[in-house]
Amino acid sequence: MRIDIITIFPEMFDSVFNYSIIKRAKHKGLTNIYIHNLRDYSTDKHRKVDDYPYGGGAGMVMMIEPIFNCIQSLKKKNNYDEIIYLTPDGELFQQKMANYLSTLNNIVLLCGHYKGIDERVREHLITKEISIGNYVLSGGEIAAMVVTDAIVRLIPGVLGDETSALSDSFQDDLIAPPVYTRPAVFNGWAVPEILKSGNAKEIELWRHQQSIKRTLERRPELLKKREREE
Ligand code: 6GU
Repeated sequence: MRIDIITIFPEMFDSVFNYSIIKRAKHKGLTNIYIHNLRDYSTDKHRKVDDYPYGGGAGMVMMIEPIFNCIQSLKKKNNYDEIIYLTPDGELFQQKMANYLSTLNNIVLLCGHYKGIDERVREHLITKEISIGNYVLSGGEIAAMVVTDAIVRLIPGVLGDETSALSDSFQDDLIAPPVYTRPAVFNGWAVPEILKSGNAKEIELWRHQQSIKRTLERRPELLKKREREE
């Protein structure tokens, strides 16, 4: 999978994408992530990418021209399945959407700033708009990192254990059960006996019960969602 990210802060991605799962995915050749500096596509001598809003008002607006130039140059080389704009008024990003995006070959993530981007970008160049939650971030970069991480870890072969992405919290709208490792007793706090029993069937049952119990206690709306979908 190829992910192209368009941003005015390319350095922000350096550290995050060079650790852990994303690093491993890149090394294995399972994903290629390219960061593009939007200013490189400005035709202005000061590399300007924003301007005053028509009609007046506070804040600057990201101009269409550099974004158009950047997307055009990418489209010349690759066929994109989705060109995504990260914005707080987009569709809420949830596991289902991560699953969908992880099946695609090429996507673009456009990070917005200032008051927003020229509406004509959204009308004519963007195929999907995503928000990562009901709060406002100062830019789309952190959201693009969140989306990238959630997608990349689902690409087959990225996680060591092929089944581990399937047992994630939210993958079936249930919260994952608790996990433990050695020592069996620490500070007088013991690991549940059942997990040391070696009885695979009983352990599976216990884990499922724990998932339901936790979901009921912590995120009851997820169970209601499950009922509606069944
Ligand atoms: Cl995608 N961008 C910004 N700027 N703020 C957000 C967001 C995105 N999702 C939630 N808040």
